[in-house]
Amino acid sequence: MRDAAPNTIHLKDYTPFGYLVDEVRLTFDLAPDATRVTSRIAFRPNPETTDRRFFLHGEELRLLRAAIDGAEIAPEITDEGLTCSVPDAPFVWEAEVEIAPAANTALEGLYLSNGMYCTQCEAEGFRKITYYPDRPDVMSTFTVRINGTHPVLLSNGNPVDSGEGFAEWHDPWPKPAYLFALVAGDLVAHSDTFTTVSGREVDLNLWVRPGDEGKCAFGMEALKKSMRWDEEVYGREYDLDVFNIVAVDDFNMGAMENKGLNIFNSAAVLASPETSTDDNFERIEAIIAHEYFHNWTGNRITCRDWFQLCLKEGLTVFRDAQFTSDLRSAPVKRIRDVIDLRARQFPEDQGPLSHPVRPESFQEINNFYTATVYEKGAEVIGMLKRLVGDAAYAEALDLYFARHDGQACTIEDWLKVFEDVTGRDLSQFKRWYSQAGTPRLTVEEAWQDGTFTLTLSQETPATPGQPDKLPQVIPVAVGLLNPNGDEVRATEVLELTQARQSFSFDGLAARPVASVLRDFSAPVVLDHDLSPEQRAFLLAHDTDPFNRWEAGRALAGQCLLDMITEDAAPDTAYLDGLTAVLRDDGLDPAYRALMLGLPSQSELAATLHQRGLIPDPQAIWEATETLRQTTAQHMQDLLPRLRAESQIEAPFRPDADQAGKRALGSAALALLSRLDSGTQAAADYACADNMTLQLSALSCLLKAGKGEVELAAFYDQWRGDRLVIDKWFGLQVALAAPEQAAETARRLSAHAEFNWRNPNRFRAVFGALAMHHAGFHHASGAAYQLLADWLIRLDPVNPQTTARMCSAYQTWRRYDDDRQLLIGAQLDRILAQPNLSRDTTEMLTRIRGS
Ligand code: 0A1
Ligand code: ZN
Repeated sequence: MRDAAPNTIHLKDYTPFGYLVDEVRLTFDLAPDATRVTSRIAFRPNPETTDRRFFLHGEELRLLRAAIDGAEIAPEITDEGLTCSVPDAPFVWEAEVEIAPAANTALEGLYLSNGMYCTQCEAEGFRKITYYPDRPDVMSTFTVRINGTHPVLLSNGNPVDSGEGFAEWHDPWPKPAYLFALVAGDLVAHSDTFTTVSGREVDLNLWVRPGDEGKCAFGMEALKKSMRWDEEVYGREYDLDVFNIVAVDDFNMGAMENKGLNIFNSAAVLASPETSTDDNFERIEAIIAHEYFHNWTGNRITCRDWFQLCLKEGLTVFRDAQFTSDLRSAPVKRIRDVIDLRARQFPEDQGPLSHPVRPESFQEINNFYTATVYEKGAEVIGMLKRLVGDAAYAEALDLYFARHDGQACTIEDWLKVFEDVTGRDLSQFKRWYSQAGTPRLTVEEAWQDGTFTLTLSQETPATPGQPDKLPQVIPVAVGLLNPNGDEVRATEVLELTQARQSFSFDGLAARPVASVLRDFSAPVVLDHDLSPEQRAFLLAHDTDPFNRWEAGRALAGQCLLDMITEDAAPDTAYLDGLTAVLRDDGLDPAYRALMLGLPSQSELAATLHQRGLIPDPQAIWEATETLRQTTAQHMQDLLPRLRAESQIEAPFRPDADQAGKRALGSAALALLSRLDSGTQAAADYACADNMTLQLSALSCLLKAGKGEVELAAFYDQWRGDRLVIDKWFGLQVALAAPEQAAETARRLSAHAEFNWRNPNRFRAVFGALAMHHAGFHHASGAAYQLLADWLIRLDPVNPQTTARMCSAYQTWRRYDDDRQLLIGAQLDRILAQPNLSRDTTEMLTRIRGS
């Protein structure tokens, strides 16, 4: 029997460290198999506590020498760190350790990627570099000397000295060790400058491998826009002389906000029209903004402990979403974010991995960089802003920066600034941070004598470790429409604080149609029993762009569920309503493209499960295909017009306008390809001059069962470009028929270019397989088994990426007994592996449940 919870860490056990760090000096003598790290750290007793235990984290280090105030000592060493006795007064700790970057395949700590030295320290990677109190509440200035032969040697802060074979950096801003970074490589820079609002000139560099210079311009523009935006909207100015970004091919996540030295997965920063899609461009712009915004929300004000992760992540996601809304289209951004929330956060919150936005315990913190912490964390801030209003939000943020600059903070600190500014008691609101699960919001309507009453009730299902839930504060944005389509009541935010509460609107001449949860004002599942006619009415008339889209989405969802459960024919009310919206060329093309989307197959499975039915992935797939085909036929006459509208004469620009047109054009081509067997797509492919069009045409061809020649040509054209080849891998799995998906992934995993140690390549194939709902859940169980085989192989090499991929199995309890048996067997098989990592063990134990 496995121990139920070995080494579980609890929020309630937090205690401050017994020592403060005033200064850190590090020297790196770089060598692939034996890098020498020399540290000199000034400690002093922490007056906030009397606990004088001295423990330094350290893992996989070879200690060569340790000294206190110059006198050598022999500390007591374990797998996790060391202890020794220290003076009850300020002292200087010195250590020399040896590490092996070339053997580091986990991509945590100091590692090598294509011959370039690179670090990843969040959350607990610094302890693999040297002995240190590796916890975010210990903050210090850092001075770093790098001795190495690489032409480019970078660390945090400002450059102080450099010469043949060395460079020295100093970061004057106290920071936790998780923000430490070092890069050494043969890199080239795309450089620019930025003049801050107070007139300081900052050098900006985007460092890439030779050959990638042509993919830097967009990222640099995004960085400058982010710097300006944070000054204008949040009054936040950059605080060093240089800002460096480095692109690296081997990286577990998207990017990392190390102080003054952001490190990016190359997929999250390199872009060119020929090699990147519009979606890539938008994502890159958002990630650059996100990492840059961390400079204030995360770096200058950091987290006291890892339970507070949402303090920096929720806020920074919220800020990057505001940025994208300002630069692009706010409704389109909101809709995309909600699609993403439902696709990634809802399944997490509704299954065995459900945890609060601020978790109360963990075994491996790397497993908590989740959609709940990030995306639900951002939704919570959006609700707070909606409740207090824009002016109070701005005031509270100013107070937050003024009060907590240079500190390591908690959610309590964060809420307190809002309480102080508004005088509101936020204790009930705080439940959003501690209660897991997606609340269900039910709406009942009543109409009498000119008064319209909405009765709202909330219920949050039990989640692991939390059987009983209390009512939360739910801001419900509501507007009312007259039967003629005019808005009779503009958007108003109702504050639901009880389990059940009524809100009345009087003085109405006719019974209105209610548009509830406008702009998706809270991350809940809405249960509002509207008729198809009412939904069609909202689809035609709602003045709230989010809810107008949502009405179409709900109609499509209902139509699909009827097709699945009752073998119904596709609903013409949906098809007519959709066609009318698509015809309206006064509407943004990007918005119309979103209207053409359907609820994902996984989302349909979740809805069926919530209604007490067992989802059949194959039936869901077939209904979706049928509805797509019917939509194509229904809109046949309109498709050429939509394509004409999407033509762009101007040179390629990755902005919202052009991207919107291309999105509509691609959506129209996808429908058209169902009618012409891919003839138009083949023609489009032949003349595509950017990746968005090339990939969309190739997808349509593959979907139509064609495109073998183009697929091979695509490979030949792009064989030198690892990011495009990732797309080539992923596309084939994503577009395979359900019964072919596992076999396609297996075949690709035998391809010479399938470098499974590279997280991007691994995810291209197996991430796509996990996302292919009907393919992953094919009754044969082949995909379950194939993924398990590969997770077993990857775990000893890269536990973090393995553990993240385990979430593919998280929804397993939704499905029938046969599938549960098949998945359960794979979970057990992986869990039975000797020496399974802590990361993967924790994930699978939680998914498996009791
Ligand atoms: N803080 C980064 C994300 C990140 C987290 C963990 C990592 O390694 C375990 C790497 C990056 C962000 O929010 O962008
Ligand atoms: Zn972040």
